[in-house]
Amino acid sequence: MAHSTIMFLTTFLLFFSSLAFAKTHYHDFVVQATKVTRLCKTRSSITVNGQLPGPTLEVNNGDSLVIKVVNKAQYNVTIHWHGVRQIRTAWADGPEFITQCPIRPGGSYTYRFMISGQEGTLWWHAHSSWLRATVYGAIVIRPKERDSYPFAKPNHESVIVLGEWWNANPIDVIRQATRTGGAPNVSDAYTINGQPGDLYNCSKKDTFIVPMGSGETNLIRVINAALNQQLFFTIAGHKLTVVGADASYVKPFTTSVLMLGPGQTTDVLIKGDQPPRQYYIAARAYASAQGAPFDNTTTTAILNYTTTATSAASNSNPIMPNLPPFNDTKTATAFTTSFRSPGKTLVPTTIDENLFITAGLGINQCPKNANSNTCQAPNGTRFTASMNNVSFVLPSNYSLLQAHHHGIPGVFTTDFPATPPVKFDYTGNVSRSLWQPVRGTKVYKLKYGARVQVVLQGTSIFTAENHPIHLHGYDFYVVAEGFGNFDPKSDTARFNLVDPPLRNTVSLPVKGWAVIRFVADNPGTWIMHCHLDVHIGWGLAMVFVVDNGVGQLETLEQPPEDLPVC
Ligand SMILES: *[C@@H]1O[C@H](CO)[C@@H](O)[C@H](O)[C@H]1NC(C)=O
Ligand SMILES: *[C@@H]1O[C@H](CO)[C@@H](O)[C@H](O)[C@H]1NC(C)=O
Ligand SMILES: *[C@@H]1O[C@H](CO)[C@@H](O)[C@H](O)[C@H]1NC(C)=O
Ligand SMILES: *[C@@H]1O[C@H](CO)[C@@H](O)[C@H](O)[C@H]1NC(C)=O
Ligand SMILES: *[C@@H]1O[C@H](CO)[C@@H](O)[C@H](O)[C@H]1NC(C)=O
Ligand SMILES: *[C@@H]1O[C@H](CO)[C@@H](O)[C@H](O)[C@H]1NC(C)=O
Ligand SMILES: *[C@@H]1O[C@H](CO)[C@@H](O)[C@H](O)[C@H]1NC(C)=O
Ligand SMILES: *[C@@H]1O[C@H](CO)[C@@H](O)[C@H](O)[C@H]1NC(C)=O
Ligand SMILES: *[C@@H]1O[C@H](CO)[C@@H](O)[C@H](O)[C@H]1NC(C)=O
Ligand SMILES: *[C@@H]1O[C@H](CO)[C@@H](O)[C@H](O)[C@H]1NC(C)=O
Ligand SMILES: [Cu+2]
Repeated sequence: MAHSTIMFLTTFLLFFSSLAFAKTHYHDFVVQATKVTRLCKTRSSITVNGQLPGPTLEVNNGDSLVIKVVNKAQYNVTIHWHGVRQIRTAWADGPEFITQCPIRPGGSYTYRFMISGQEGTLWWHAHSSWLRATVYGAIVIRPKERDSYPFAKPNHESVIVLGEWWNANPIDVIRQATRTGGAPNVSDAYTINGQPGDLYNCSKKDTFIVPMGSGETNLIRVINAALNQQLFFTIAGHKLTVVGADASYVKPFTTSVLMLGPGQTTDVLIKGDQPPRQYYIAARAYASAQGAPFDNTTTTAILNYTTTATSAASNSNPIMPNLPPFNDTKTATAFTTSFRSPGKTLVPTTIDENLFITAGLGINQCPKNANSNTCQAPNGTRFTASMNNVSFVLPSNYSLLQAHHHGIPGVFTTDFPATPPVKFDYTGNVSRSLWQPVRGTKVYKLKYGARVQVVLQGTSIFTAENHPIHLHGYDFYVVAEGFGNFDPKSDTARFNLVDPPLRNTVSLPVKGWAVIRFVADNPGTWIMHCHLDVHIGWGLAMVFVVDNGVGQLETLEQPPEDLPVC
C-alpha cells in the first residue's frame, strides 16, 4: 500500500515537473476598424485590439496558445501564425480557404496550437486579401525556462517589425488592381513598429526608440511584415551579429546589412561599443525587378545610448547609415548565402519526392471585345503568376483541409505537376507563347514521412524578380541557391548537406533558383506561396496535401467545433 502510494506520488511529481514549465497563454484578438494617423492623414484601419502593430505574443518553447479571434470588422478575416509548425493542428494554421473558411463579420474562431522545438522570432498576420497590411504582430519564442540562449544572455531585447503603409485603404488598392488587371499602387511609407520615422513628414515625435547601454548587448528581432517589398536593414555604426532566423538558431556571423523578404525574420546581437549618441536604424527596398515601380522611401528608428552623451553629441542629429543601392543583388546574395545551421542537422540525404517547380509572373491576353479598363497590364493584358504554369485559384465553398479531411469531391484536383509541363530557357528571353498559364486548384499529394526536395526555379516571364517563397506547416533546409537555370549535373555537387540553414521562407534569387528539402511529417493541407501579396493574389502558389501516417501522433486532429464554414 505504502509502496504504491509512493510510486503514485513519484509519478505524479514527475508528470508535473515536466509540465511545470510549459504554460498555456490565453489571448483575445478583436479585429476592428480603428482610426490611425500616419503621414498627417487619418484613416480607418483594420487592427487587432486597436493596436498597430498588434500585440506581441511572448512565449517559451513548449508553451501552448489559445487565441480567440473576434471579427468586429466589415471584412472576412483569418489569422496565420507564420512559421509555427502546427503539428497535427493544421486547423489552426489560418490561410483563408486552405485550412479554414473565413471568420465572417460578427463571427469568431479560437486558434489552439503549441510551439514545439522552435526558438527565436516568428510573427502572426491576417491571411485574407490585403488585411495583413495592418493586421500583424510579433511572436517572441524564448528558450524553455530551464534552458538558455546559445549565446550570452543579452542585456536588452527589442522587436523591430518592418511594415508598409498606404494612405489609401489597402483593400481598395488591391480591389482596384484586381478590377483593372494592372499592378497595384505602391505604398506611401515603410514603417518600424508601425511608425514611418522622421525622414517622412509628420513622423518625428512618433519615431520608435531603441535604448542602448554602453558596453551592453541588445538582441534585436527583425521581422519583415511588409506586403510587397524585400527590405535592406542596417544600423549606423554598429556591426550586426546574426544568431537566428525564422525561429531557428544559426552559426553566428557578422554583417553590416540584412536583407529580409516579407515573411522572414532575423535575430541579431548588437553591442553598445560606439560613442554614446543617437544612431539611425534604417530600412529601404531591395527592388530586384527591372523597371517595375516601387516605394523608394526609407523608414527609420533611433538607437539611443542611455549613457550620458556629451552635450554636443546629444544635440546633433542621429548618424545616418549607408544603405545598399535598391538593385544591389550582390549584397542581398552575400547575405542570404551566409546562413549555416549551428550543429548537426537532420537534412534528408535520400529523396523520395524530387520536384522541380518554376515560379514567376505571366500575362493573360484579354478577349478582343474586353473593356480596356479591365486590361491595364502592358499592351492591354492582365497580370497573372504561376508555379509550374498553374495559376492557383482558391476554392470558395469548402477549405482544402475540410475537403481533404471529409473526402468532399470537386474542391481540388491532385494533378499539380512535379515538373514544368514545358521545358524552356527559364531565365532567358521567354517566348510569348509560354506567358499565359492555366488556372486551377491543383494540389500535390505527399505520403506521410516522404523525404521531399523542391528545386524552385525563377522565370523571367514578363520580368524576373526575387520571390520570397514561404511554406506553411514546415521548416525546410535551404541546401543551395544560384543564378540562371538549375543544372542537376553541376549544381547538385554544390549542395550543402552538412549544415544548411532551416527556414520557413526562402529568397528565390532574381533569375535564379533555390533548392529546399524537408520531411513531410505533418499531415494537412499546406500552401507554398510567394509572400509578396501582389503575387499570391495573381496565383503564385501551390498546395501540398500530406496524408496521415500511422497512429494518433501521425494523424491530424479532429476539426474544432467552432471552425468557420463557408
Ligand atoms: C492609385 O493611384 C492612382 C494614381 O495616382 C490614383 O488615381 C488612384 O486613386 C489610386 N488608387 C487607390 C485605390 O488609392
Ligand atoms: C513633406 O511636406 C512638404 C511641405 O508640406 C512637402 O513639400 C513634401 O513633399 C512632403 N514630403 C513628403 C515625402 O510627403
Ligand atoms: C524616388 O522616386 C521618385 C519618383 O520616381 C524620385 O523622384 C526620387 O528621386 C526617388 N528617390 C530616391 C531616394 O531614389
Ligand atoms: C535618449 O537617452 C537619453 C539619455 O538617457 C535620454 O535623456 C533621452 O530622453 C533619450 N531620448 C529619447 C528620445 O528617448
Ligand atoms: C542598378 O541601378 C543603377 C542606377 O539606376 C544602374 O546604373 C545599374 O546598372 C543597376 N545595376 C544592376 C545590377 O541592375
Ligand atoms: C508592348 O508593345 C510594344 C510595342 O509593340 C512592345 O515593344 C513591348 O515589348 C510590348 N510589351 C509587352 C509587355 O508586351
Ligand atoms: C464547389 O465549388 C466549385 C466551384 O464553384 C464547384 O464546381 C463544386 O461543385 C463545388 N463543390 C461542392 C462540393 O459543392
Ligand atoms: C526576345 O525574343 C523576341 C522574339 O523571339 C525578340 O523579338 C526580342 O527581340 C528578344 N528580346 C531580347 C531582349 O533578346
Ligand atoms: C502554360 O499552359 C498554356 C495552356 O496550355 C500554354 O499555352 C503555355 O504555353 C504554357 N506555358 C508554360 C510556361 O508551360
Ligand atoms: C466571405 O466569405 C464567404 C465564405 O465564407 C464568401 O462567400 C464571401 O464572398 C466572402 N466575402 C467577401 C467580401 O469576400
Ligand atoms: Cu513573388
